[in-house]
This record gives sequence, structure tokens and C-alpha cells, in this order.
Amino acid sequence: MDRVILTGAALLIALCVTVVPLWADTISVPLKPMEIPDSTNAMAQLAVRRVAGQAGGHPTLRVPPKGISRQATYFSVQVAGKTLLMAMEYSRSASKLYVDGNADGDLSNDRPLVARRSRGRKQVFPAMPLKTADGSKVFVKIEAASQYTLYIYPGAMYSGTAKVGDKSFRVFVADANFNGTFSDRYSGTSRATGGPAYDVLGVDMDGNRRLGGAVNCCEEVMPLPKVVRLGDAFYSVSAAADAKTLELEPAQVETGTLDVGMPYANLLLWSENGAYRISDGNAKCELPAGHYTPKDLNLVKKDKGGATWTLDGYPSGKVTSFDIAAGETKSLPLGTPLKAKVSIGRGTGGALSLSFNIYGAADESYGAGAYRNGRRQPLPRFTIVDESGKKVGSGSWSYG
Ligand SMILES: [Ca+2]
Ligand SMILES: [Ca+2]
Ligand SMILES: [Ca+2]
Repeated sequence: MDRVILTGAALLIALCVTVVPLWADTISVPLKPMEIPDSTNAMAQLAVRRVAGQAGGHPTLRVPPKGISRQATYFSVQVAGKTLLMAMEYSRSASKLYVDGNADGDLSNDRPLVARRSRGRKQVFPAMPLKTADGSKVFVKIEAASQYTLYIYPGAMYSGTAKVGDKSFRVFVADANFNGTFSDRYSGTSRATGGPAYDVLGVDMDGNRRLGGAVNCCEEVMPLPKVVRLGDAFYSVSAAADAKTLELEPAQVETGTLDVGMPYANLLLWSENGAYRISDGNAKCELPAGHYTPKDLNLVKKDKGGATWTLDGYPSGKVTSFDIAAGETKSLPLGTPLKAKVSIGRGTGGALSLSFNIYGAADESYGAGAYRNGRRQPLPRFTIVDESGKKVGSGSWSYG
């Protein structure tokens, strides 16, 4: 009897010796659901869809809600594989939303949702459960951004704590494409019909209990990637379809370097291997080798008085999708010297129309107006002179 137990114990020890090191390498993070309060949440921002409405009705509407005013706006949106017809009676604080849940084109048999103010002072309707075609449940939140605009985003996300060595990272996943699963990776295609084609991963990389911004070039919120960088190491990411767990496994990732040549650029890049941002005085970032799509660009600089000046850019010119190879340093000089270009056209009645644009070193374009501490500044004035230098006209630019 003793021998049998001993043999069992020996077998158990042998199993532990062979199994534990592999098992310990993969970090399995249990996740729990939590509410997404409003569209200002960083996870919602990568998932949010803007839906435009119209006054007067909708072609698929058979019966309007009882007693609805003539100012009401009507919306139709594809979400979770369904077409939702909605009517909104907008007011400053407690807008009402009628959703045709039984899809009969009759809004007189649907009880309205009443918006409440979130802490971000947004008008948010109570989360609405929807069933996808395969029967999975999706929580959808709708927000009244204005009388003519609704924001739609996931009502819930899942969250847990990943212990990596002696550090802990809060992680979050959200079903951004509303198909009932949390495992849809970014494939380079950012939008399907009307909404995101991916789910979203958030990692509080700097441990400040907030999501947003970048840490060592790694963006804290990203379309669900294959790998994520935590500290100095990369980990492959697997989110369970049902969001019960997130698994992180140490991964060998080859990297290259992107050099934008100047320290004032703020460039956001998306890839299958995560989202990255060059900002905060960096000109260079080490990135996984792969294909990158620029998503956002601006130039940000503080003046001597401490005011922050921003020039809004558009990823254009040479700043479109590009590859970074392993071991490569890719040079993509942005920004200065900036060139102002004036294009001349003929407006109505033969009047001259002048348009003004700013281009950077990679022919990327910037808006003509700068922002000082977030406030838009007046546009430059211009003077027209003839060949002899005599002033023949002057004016100022306007936005639009
Ligand atoms: Ca109905
Ligand atoms: Ca999904
Ligand atoms: Ca953070």
C-alpha cells in the first residue's frame, strides 16, 4: 500500500517537473464584466459608431410612436446582424428613444428608453441587450450626441489583472464589432459595413488606473492585436471568444525602428502587432516588423510661455501604409520645413477663389489653422501684389 502511494507521489512530482515550466510561461487572466459608462471611455472610443438621423420619418417606418412631435428624428442602423429602426424625441436632459425591438416597423408598440446624464455629462440611454443570429447576447449602449446624431458602442467590457513577473497590468476587452465574441483580431481592415471590423484590447501599461495615451511608444488601447508589449517583452495575445479569459504567452518578436526625424510629431500607427504612437519628444520608436497604417497625425510643440501649439495633420503624401522590416531603421521625415501652398481657382461669377494648405517634409498635409492650448487661432491674412510690388488686394482666409 505504501509503495503504491509512493509511486503515485513520484509520478505526480515527475508530472509537475515536466508540466509546470510550460504552464507557468502562459499567463491566463480571468476576466469579469464591467459597464462602459459613456462614449468618453477609451475602450468605447475605438468602438463607437456615429449614426446620422433625419427629421420627418424613415422609409421603413409604418407607424410612428404615439404623440411624438414633428421635431423627432429617425435613425436606422445595422447592429449585431439586425437593422434597428429608431425614433428620438430630443431634449436637453432626458431625450426619449423608441427602438423597434420587434422589427415590425411600428414604433407605437415599443416603450421608449429615457436618457440619463453620465458623469461625463453625456445623455446615455440604458444598455440594451440584443441577440445575434447565433444566439449570443450583445449589450449595446446608445448616446444622444445631438438631435441628429446617435453614438452606438458596447455597453460592457471585460477586465482582469495580468501578473507579469513582479508587475501587474489591468487588461480590458470589448466586443467592438457587436458579433457576440471578443476574439476578433485586427487584420489591417479597420471598418466593416458601418462599424469597426475588430474587437478592442486595453492595457493600463503605466499603472495609472486610466486608459489612453502611449507608454514607450505603445498605445494603451488598440484593435485586438496578435502581440502586445508589456515592459521590455512581447506577449502573444489570445482573448477567449466568451471573454472569460485573456491569455498572454511570451513571444519572440523581431523589431525594426521608425525615425520621423523631428520631436514634435504625434503619429498614431495601427498594425496586426498592436497600436503605436510616436509622441512626447520622441523621433524614434522600436516597432515589431510588419505592415503599419497611420491613423492620426499632428504636430505639437510648447512655446517659451508654456502654451501648447497644435497643427492638425492628415496621414497623406508619403505617410500612407508602409512596412518595417526586422532590423531596419525606416526614415520617414515629417513636419518641418513646412511649406504653405496657395491654390487659385475661379469661384462663382468669375471671382478668384484662393485656398491655403500646409505640407510637411513627407508631403503630408496639415490644416491651415493652428490651435493654442486647444483653441483654434485666427487664420493668416494675405496681401495680393502686382508685378511691381504694388498692393492690389488683401483679405483673410476662412475655415471650410
Ligand atoms: Ca415595434
Ligand atoms: Ca467581436
Ligand atoms: Ca494608463
